[in-house]
Amino acid sequence: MALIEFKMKLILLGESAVGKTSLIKAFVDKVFSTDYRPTIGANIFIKRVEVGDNRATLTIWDIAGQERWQLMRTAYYRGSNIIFLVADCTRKESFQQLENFWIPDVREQIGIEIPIYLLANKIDLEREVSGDGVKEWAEKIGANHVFETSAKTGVGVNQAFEQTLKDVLSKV
Ligand code: G3D
Ligand code: MG
Repeated sequence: MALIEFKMKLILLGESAVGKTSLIKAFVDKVFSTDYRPTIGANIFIKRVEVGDNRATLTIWDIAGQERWQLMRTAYYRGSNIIFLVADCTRKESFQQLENFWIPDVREQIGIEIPIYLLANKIDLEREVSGDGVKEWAEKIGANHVFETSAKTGVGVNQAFEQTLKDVLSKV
């Protein structure tokens, strides 16, 4: 059976400093693959992944400058297959902002069909939002899956990306 090569676009959303760029760097080892597109206001990382019998070229988009992104957000969202919403467990407001801003923005730009993956990051630090708190937020914002991560120690990072890819590819 021939291998199928998928192309996937993953975007990360969430307040500044929650750890979006750090999470990508913890997953994508070859940082030279980053590609800054000033016109888009995004950094683009590329990683080839194998999921079961399938291969995928994963293109990961990272917001480079919050203000610029506001202008380019349609391009940022366009064609995305996977959305990671990232919050910081040391700052409750970063979860609140997902509910107030990012979720409505996703729904407006993409619609309701796309699954939402919540990444609760910085679990190596003293938390303002506990494990149970994260589950409550996940329910509140309608996240389909939730992962607890630390971009600093690496805990949960590969699992979040790999599990998500497996999930998405199983539905193609
Ligand atoms: P952003 O891309 O969402 O804006 P960054 O966030 O990835 O730039 O991270 C913001 C700061 O948080 C960085 O610190 C980064 O090192 C730190 N950080 C990100 N993830 C984690 C984590 O899981 N644990 C801890 N302890 N710190 C994390 P600096 O000091 O470089 O600004
Ligand atoms: Mg960043």
